[in-house]
Amino acid sequence: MERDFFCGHAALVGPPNAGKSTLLNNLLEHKLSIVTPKPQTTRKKITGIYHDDRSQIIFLDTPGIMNPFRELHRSMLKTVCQTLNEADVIIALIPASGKTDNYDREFAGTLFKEWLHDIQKPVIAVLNKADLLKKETSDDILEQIRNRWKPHTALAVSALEGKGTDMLLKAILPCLPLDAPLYPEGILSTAPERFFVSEIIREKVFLFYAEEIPYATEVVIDEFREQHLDDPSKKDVIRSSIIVERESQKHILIGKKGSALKKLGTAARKDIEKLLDRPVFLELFVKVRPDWRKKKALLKSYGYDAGGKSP
Ligand SMILES: Nc1nc2c(ncn2[C@@H]2O[C@H](COP(=O)(O)OP(=O)(O)OP(=O)(O)O)[C@@H](O)[C@H]2O)c(=O)[nH]1
Ligand SMILES: [Mg+2]
Repeated sequence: MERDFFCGHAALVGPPNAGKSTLLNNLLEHKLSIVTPKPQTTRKKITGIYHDDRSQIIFLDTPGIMNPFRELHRSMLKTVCQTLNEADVIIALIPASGKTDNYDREFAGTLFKEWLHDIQKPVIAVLNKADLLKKETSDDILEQIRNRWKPHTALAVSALEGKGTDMLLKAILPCLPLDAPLYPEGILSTAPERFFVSEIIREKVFLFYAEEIPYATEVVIDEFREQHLDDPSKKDVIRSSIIVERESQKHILIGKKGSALKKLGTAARKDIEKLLDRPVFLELFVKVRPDWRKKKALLKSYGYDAGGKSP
């Protein structure tokens, strides 16, 4: 007799820097979503598809939940709301902090009270960064979460070390509908290559620049010419604009005689070549678009959901 097959959507939600993207990458065994030590790295929904012989889980990585004070943040939170609606099961990530209180109790309260209280779907509470805690402490926190918020399941993982993720997959399975796979085997994401290329460039901005620069930056792919399709000896050409809000930020991004931009370009090109598995020619331009994070029309043109009502 054939075994049952499960297929559905699992949303990864939580505060910025909780390790949502690290967890997605670990579950897929592939670096799909960008990861940096800075909060608010992820800005759009990232779809990552997990396949095995019993299931297809469409993971949806989301931006971190925070207090919005710019139009960009409102559009990021809208993405979280839409993803919660789309999902069959919610994976609520609560990061351990390693500090005295061991985890952000206040945020856990906000997450369950304000975001998940009337969700009629199973919620799996996941205490991430468990590598920072003693086993007794993480067991104690899980008990508190179970008693206070009554999730469907609560478990601890270390997304960084890949610990506890098998248990998480086991917990997700019965929460999914019995259904045929939605996507062909082996497909990792629904997003196009050029999206991941722009994310790699943005990741390098987050890693190489400090203070407000990463937050004031957007990356747009202006041209992606796949020359190798016509002539395998030719490199693909990628032209991309790095958008900032002010002239002073443009100067910092470019650096002395272009040195900072060159370093950024080299690091991004290497990762893009790994992603595409072919050599590319990458050209970067820096452009100033004053206050782009506040302007709905610009946000829309950069692919954010910035129209209509925001949460
Ligand atoms: N010690 C430890 N660090 C982790 C773990 N998971 C993630 N991190 C680190 O936490 C930081 C943030 O990780 P991300 O995966 O980018 O977090 P995120 O929730 O996607 O963050 P946003 O996209 O900003 O919302 C990175 O420096 C990760 O290496 C973990 O299990 N243990
Ligand atoms: Mg992320």
